[in-house]
Amino acid sequence: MKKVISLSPTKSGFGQLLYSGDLSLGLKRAGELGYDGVELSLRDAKELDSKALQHQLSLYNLRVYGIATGQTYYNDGFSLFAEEGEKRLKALERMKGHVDLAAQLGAAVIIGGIRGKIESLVDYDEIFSHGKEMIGEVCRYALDKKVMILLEPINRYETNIINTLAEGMNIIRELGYANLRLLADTFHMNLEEVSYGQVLLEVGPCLGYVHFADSNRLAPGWGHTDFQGIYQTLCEIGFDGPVGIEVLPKPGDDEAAKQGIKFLNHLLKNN
Ligand code: LER
Ligand code: MN
Repeated sequence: MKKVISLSPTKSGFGQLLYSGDLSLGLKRAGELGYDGVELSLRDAKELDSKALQHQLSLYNLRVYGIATGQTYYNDGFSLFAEEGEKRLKALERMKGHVDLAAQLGAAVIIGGIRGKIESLVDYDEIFSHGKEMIGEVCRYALDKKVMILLEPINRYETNIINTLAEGMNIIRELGYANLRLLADTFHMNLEEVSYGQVLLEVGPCLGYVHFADSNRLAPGWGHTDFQGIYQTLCEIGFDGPVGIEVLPKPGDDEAAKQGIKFLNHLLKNN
């Protein structure tokens, strides 16, 4: 498994990112602490200086494993499941930019917060099917560029579109794209799943990436999630992908980043 930390080059309304607004510092610390790589949460891929990024990645011996895309919705209000077609297309355009960047970096692209929320419950089914078509468009675009797309179920207090891993897996099976996989976030699982182990066994074949955050969104080990049990199931299903530390910068960025790597090192070494 690869040890990954979630960073954001810009200050973001989305809180669970470390070194938000200072990518150089985040990359430096990630390298010094011994992470294998990073996940970047981006608003718009065009805003990133990819040459400078590649230089820093090689300096600190890091890789980009994932590009998170929720800021397109949280900051700009464009989502793949928006009621207005124009907003869906804007979100799709951003996703294509993320996929282009991911192709250069060898990263996967996450469909999490960019789904947004469906406000009109009367038209829920119709809007849902438009959103599903958007996911298909993203997958088709990414397939040509050999980029993996990750569908991340998110808890009910943040979205009303795909909350559980089973719901995510059903959509993946229905759409049938070879480059579409699941991302399991332990924070959302704590709120939505009946059990960690059982569901991970069920979705194992579809799983491409994992986010580790404790029950309170702090770094693992600072809440009550059973990471030992989760890790054992991940080993059982042969999961060998990225495990991203996606946590609040509390009590501070450095403290959370250090706890994340210390926890992962301990977990991986003692099992
Ligand atoms: C993003 O990875 C995430 O976990 C969500 O909480 C975003 O809303
Ligand atoms: Mn997540």
